[in-house]
Amino acid sequence: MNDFVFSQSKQNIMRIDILTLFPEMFNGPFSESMIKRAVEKGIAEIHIHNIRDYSTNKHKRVDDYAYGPGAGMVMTIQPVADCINKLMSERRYDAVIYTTPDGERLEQPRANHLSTLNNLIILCGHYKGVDERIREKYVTMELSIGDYVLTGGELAAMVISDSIIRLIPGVLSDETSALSDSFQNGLLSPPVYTRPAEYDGMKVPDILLCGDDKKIEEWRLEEAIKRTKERRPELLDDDQ
Ligand code: 6GU
Repeated sequence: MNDFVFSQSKQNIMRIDILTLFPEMFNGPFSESMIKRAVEKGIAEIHIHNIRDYSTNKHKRVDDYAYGPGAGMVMTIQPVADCINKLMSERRYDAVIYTTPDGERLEQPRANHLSTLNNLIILCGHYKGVDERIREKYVTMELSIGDYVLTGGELAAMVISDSIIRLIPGVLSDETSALSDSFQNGLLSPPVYTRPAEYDGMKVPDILLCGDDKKIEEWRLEEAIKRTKERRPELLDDDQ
């Protein structure tokens, strides 16, 4: 087995086990930036498992033809079940997530909830999907990241992991900044500016230079509402 591990510590931390047919895809995104920092600080542990390593087939096959007419391969039960069973014999999992375009769409409240859990399995869908019996027996949550089709569930697993890990206290340097994200209050974020106060004739709005924090917060809220009205009016509907 050559499961590789992004972790540095063994305390009570967020642990995500990702089951994939394409483990190498995770090298870049999980070795950089915020996730790297979370792993280095010992706040998160990400374990990538190559489903193929668990195949008992002599050719290490992990897929087979779908029953019935038509083209398309389906991920087989055995390697996925063996990998999940092994993990479940080692610790208790709070959720087994399957990434699939026909899952529920990931929204901020779900990411907030997942960030409070400890042990997660994410199974990355591929081909025409995994044998339905895996979904019935093991999967507790099926997630999509939007209404478009990706080649596989890996990018979705990375998006889900990122959205969760950044919310864990101590991951972001400014702890309040995750709370002021777009969507956390149901609004898009207001515009932001930094120095210089004037560049090539373009000025920062005067109010930001006035020194009155309360006024600036009011302005930010107005701008957030204005932007949300313009770009995502459906977010302002009460029945959403
Ligand atoms: Cl989770 N998987 C695939 N293959 N495509 C997607 C998706 C997931 N979410 C949106 N598109």
